[in-house]
Amino acid sequence: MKLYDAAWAPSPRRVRVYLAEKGIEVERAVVDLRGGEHLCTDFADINRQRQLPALLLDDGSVIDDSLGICRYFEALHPDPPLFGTTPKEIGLIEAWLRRIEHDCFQAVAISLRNRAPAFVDRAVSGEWPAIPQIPALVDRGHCMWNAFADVLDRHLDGRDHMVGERVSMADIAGLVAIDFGIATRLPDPRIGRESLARWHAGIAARPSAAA
Ligand SMILES: N[C@@H](CCC(=O)N[C@@H](CS)C(=O)NCC(=O)O)C(=O)O
Repeated sequence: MKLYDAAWAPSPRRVRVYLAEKGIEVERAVVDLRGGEHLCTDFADINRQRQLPALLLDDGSVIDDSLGICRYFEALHPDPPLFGTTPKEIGLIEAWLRRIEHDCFQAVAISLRNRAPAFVDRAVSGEWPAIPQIPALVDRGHCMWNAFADVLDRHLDGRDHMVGERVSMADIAGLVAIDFGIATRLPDPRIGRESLARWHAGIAARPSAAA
């Protein structure tokens, strides 16, 4: 088994933080995303989508999605549980994971990929025909980012975790998406949002966050 990983990028970080929380060690190969190593011919043999992370299994199968990879390890190593145990927890964590992906992570991706010169004609991540940037979408990304931050701040009022009383994959995905937005210079959502700021400080202080 080998985990194809990459520095700085959010989707690989999601898997690293998850593995650190679980205490799971996996052999890794680090791909140079900034240098475009994933765009070379060889990497297409691992992941035709040319995205990171990807987990190569011993039978040659490849799981080419960060949450798919975490689900795989969760099935192998259920403790400590990060995707919930009760039906209610499982449902709520899944709902937050989807919301974080669509309303927060995509907000950052939309605003970054439609303005940064590195993504000219690659405005959507993955293997596509040339997709030109649409500068007007940058404002849409900003609008979604701010609106999601308000929703999250209200949800975290009186809560230390997204769901239930312990850390879950929703907290990990939320932390990674928020940090991604801050790193790409979207407005810091912690400013003026006390509950979000308190939650972020708590999750970011866990040793796993440095993975
Ligand atoms: N759904 C995928 C998305 C993976 C993804 O978008 N990876 C980005 C890094 S965060 C990537 O490899 N981008 C390469 C590119 O756009 O050229 C997952 O969560 O694993």
